[in-house]
Amino acid sequence: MARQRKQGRPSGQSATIHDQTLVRGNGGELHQLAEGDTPVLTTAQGAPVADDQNSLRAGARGPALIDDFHFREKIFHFDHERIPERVVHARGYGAHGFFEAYDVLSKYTRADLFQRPGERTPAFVRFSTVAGAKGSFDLARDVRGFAVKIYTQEGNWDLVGNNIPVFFIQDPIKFPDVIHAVKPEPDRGFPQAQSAHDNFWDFISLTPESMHMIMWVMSDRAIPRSFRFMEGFGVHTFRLLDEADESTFVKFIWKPKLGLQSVVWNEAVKINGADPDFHRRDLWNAIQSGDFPEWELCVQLFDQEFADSFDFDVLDPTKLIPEEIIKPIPVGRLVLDRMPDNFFAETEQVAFMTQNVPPGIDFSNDPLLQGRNFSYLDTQLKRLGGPNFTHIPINAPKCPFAHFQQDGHMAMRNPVGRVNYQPNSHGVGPREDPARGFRAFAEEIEAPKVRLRPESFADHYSQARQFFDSQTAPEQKHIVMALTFELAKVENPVIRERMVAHLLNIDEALGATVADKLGIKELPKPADAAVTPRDDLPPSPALSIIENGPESFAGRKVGVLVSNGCDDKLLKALETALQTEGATMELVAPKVGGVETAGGVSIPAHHMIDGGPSVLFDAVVLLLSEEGAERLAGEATARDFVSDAFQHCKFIGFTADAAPLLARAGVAPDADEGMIEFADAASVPGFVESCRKLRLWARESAVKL
Ligand code: HDE
Repeated sequence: MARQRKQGRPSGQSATIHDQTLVRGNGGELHQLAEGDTPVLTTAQGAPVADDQNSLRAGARGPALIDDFHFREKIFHFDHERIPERVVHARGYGAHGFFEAYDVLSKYTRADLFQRPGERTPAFVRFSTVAGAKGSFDLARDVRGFAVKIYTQEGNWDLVGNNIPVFFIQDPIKFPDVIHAVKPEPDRGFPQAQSAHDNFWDFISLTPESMHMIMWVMSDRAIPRSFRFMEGFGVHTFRLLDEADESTFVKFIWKPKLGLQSVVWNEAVKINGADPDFHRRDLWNAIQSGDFPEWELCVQLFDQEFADSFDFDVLDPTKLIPEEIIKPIPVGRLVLDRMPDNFFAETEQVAFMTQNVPPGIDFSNDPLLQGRNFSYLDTQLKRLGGPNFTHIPINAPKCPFAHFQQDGHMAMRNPVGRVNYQPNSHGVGPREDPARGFRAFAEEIEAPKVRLRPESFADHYSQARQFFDSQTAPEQKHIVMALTFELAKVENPVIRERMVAHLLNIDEALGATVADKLGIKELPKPADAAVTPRDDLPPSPALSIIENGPESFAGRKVGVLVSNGCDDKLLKALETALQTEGATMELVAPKVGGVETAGGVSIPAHHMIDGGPSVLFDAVVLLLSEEGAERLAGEATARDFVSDAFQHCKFIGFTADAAPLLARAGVAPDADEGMIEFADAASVPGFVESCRKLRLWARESAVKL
């Protein structure tokens, strides 16, 4: 019988594993291979493998043999590659960096990381959406997780926050309900990563305490342009404890150096199709190009006296303290400067836990925080498979640690020697240290055991109204549109009306407008309110995104539509002006191979027009020859590029030659001040300056978004 040729490996070549230059030694250590050396592929047990292209069979066309241990091990391991995704916040993206305190904070806290200004403490941050599965899209309308792990010299501090400072519920016992309600409906398994369905709005409309959070989730906060342009909030009131265990209440806020920015809904919908990884790619690109995102950690500090006199209960997680009442003080900065080497090992396996606090930081009695302190430890056991998840490098402390915990699944470190308990008469092993160790605030508590919601948590509408009042006109309009969109997806009219009844308590015009847009003929009665909604809370400008935008165009991106024969000088001027501003540009062309400029230079493009719609950019420029513009005017994607940019209120730079494309896209070159014609290279810096405003919101009513 003729010998069968083996599939996959050309005869005469030895088996190799790619271009890997690292190989593991016996102790698990990595060795660099000399150039030209190819490591031998082994099984996980270390046995060298002779053939990784063909499984073992009885004869070339016969059945598989069970003694093929290499095949079995390989498939077994593959079959077990997945761990359960997080029950909430499944889709996330992480990065490494550091925290650096500005000042000594010993007056308020003995936490070690706040004692030496300028010293860098390593940190890892994971941003996430809440409702969607791990493989869902980035621009879902949703809360964003903002979880920070700081590897301090006295243990890991996890500040597991969101980009919204309040939450849906006041009691942790309702968490499974709110999450079940927002996740895909259990019988049909959809909709994915969306709150626009009956179950969510049914639960919400029956849960008035969620109204403040609903205003935030229906605002542009829930569709951020980038993780880099979001605030982060610890949400709960915490305590800082000084050396004498004196307590100061604190709320934590992360403020992005590049200012706040969101997209509009119509844009979000299109981004999800064009680039479902939009937020991931944005963070990856920024960090890989050395444009490290940065946030300031701010604290709102207050004492018991303030807590007693404040309009709302500081333990109620559905309330915030307006920044105009307690000004956030910047106490340090967080910089993200390195992407993980491996997504699974780090971003997927990182285990955040609210109960990870170092000495000097303590919890308040916020019921939600107390509930979370149970949940986060519990969930890691399920997700990471055993109690030794702190042995995984991303979760291990980076300070010295010593304890007698041992054994269990995947134990990598056990106490050495005979003694694994204390006290012991051998005088070995770690002992507790009352002076250095964690001490809880000695709050005196004498109370009956009850299941009771405090009366001080009963006002569900006043801060929702204050939030709505604090928004600029375009932002208020976006909230109306979001509510209308979401409720229009609700099939049951009773739920729609029940929601409108709540909205009427928040703002009469808001409720009436949404009702009108939903086609509700008769306005329902406002919902019963335990506490009459207040109308004397002054607007808080800190709550608006538009009021807190950037001062420059730094960190933003311009999409430049180019064609053959485009103007070299203008292109160069644009590149220079954007570089000076700290912004970037990407070229979009009919072919990704690029174009030949008027000066005869060949330049490659970043995107083919179909793959580079204007929704991916903060502003656009049309740098076309007349012939190029004529040709693109005949292509729907090019017309969409222009009309979408216009509709989304972006600044549009163009040369006179772009006229045919503008005309076919239905955009007048002199429509408004956001349309900026380049007479020559000197007009470019003015364009970049205009872009600092990010959007020309005045256009919005004209385009009827
Ligand atoms: Fe979470 N939450 N949560 N949460 N949460 C989780 O822990 C939970 C809440 C937040 O990137 C889970 O490790 C309960 C508020 C973030 O890995 C779980 C309650 C805030 C992340 C859990 C809340 C958050 C989580 C799922 C109500 C903002 C992602 C996986 C009492 C302050 C962390 C995990 C990451 C993740 C429970 C409410 C933020 C199940 C019971 C309020 C950013 O333990």
